[in-house]
Amino acid sequence: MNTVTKLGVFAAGLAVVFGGAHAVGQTQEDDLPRRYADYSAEPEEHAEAGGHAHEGSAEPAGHVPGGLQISQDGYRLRPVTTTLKPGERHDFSFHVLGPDGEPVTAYQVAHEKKLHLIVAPRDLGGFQHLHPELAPDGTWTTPLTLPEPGTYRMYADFAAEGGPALTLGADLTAQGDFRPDPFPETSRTSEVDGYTVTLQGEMNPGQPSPLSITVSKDGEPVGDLEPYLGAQGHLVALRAGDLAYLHVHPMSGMTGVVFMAEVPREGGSYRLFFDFKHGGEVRTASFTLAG
Ligand SMILES: [Cu+2]
Repeated sequence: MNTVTKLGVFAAGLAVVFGGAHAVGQTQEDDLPRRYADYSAEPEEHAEAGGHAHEGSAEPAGHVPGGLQISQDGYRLRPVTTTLKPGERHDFSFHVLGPDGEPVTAYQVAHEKKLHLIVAPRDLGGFQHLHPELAPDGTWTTPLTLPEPGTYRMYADFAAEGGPALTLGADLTAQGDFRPDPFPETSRTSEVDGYTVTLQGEMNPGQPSPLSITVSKDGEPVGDLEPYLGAQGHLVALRAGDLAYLHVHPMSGMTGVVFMAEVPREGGSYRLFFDFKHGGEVRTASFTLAG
């Protein structure tokens, strides 16, 4: 029995897959929506989504990570505004345009939401995970504050009804004197509001890689994390340098000790952001791993 189990600490199996480009042509109601389907799934499923060849390895050849493109597979992300005043709360709106050029109004639910919006500054010194409201005309709106001047990346992680799972990205700017922070050094422990969160495992390039997370407070393991987005936490990984987006989530049906990550074959450094809920509040821990 490993340390995690022995301590009875929260531990979640985490599968890392790049959003999009490997969707399955059907809607699933279970805990593993098609966007998170493992690369080991039926090869024809990948071919259907993006025409990528499958080499029998963890990652389809020619696979492009999520979050790098503003349009893909006929869908286009269209922010209503891209320039915000720093430190000021805005009602930020955007559309996802479908293959017909019209705003998409019907979405599939994944992790309890129709769309997940992530916003991070380009130096990866911060992270916001938002759930905008969808108006009947297809307009997504959420309160958004860009805390400091700089350039930010927004990610819309969604699957339109009948469409592929995608993560589209666009840049947002907050005017002013931008003072980027250096990329944080490798770090597996994060302190947030008195919680100590620790990440175990490696981002092994091109290989299924185990990851697990433990949360403790005042030296005691936290064994009663609350469900958040249908799981015991939510993890996003952003690649240093280009801010490619990986979606990471607990493995369904795993009981604490089997964890899996699908990491792109090229080496890179990643900033990981783990949202967890305890005492009715969602907090974010962050880590840096090299792969
Ligand atoms: Cu979300």
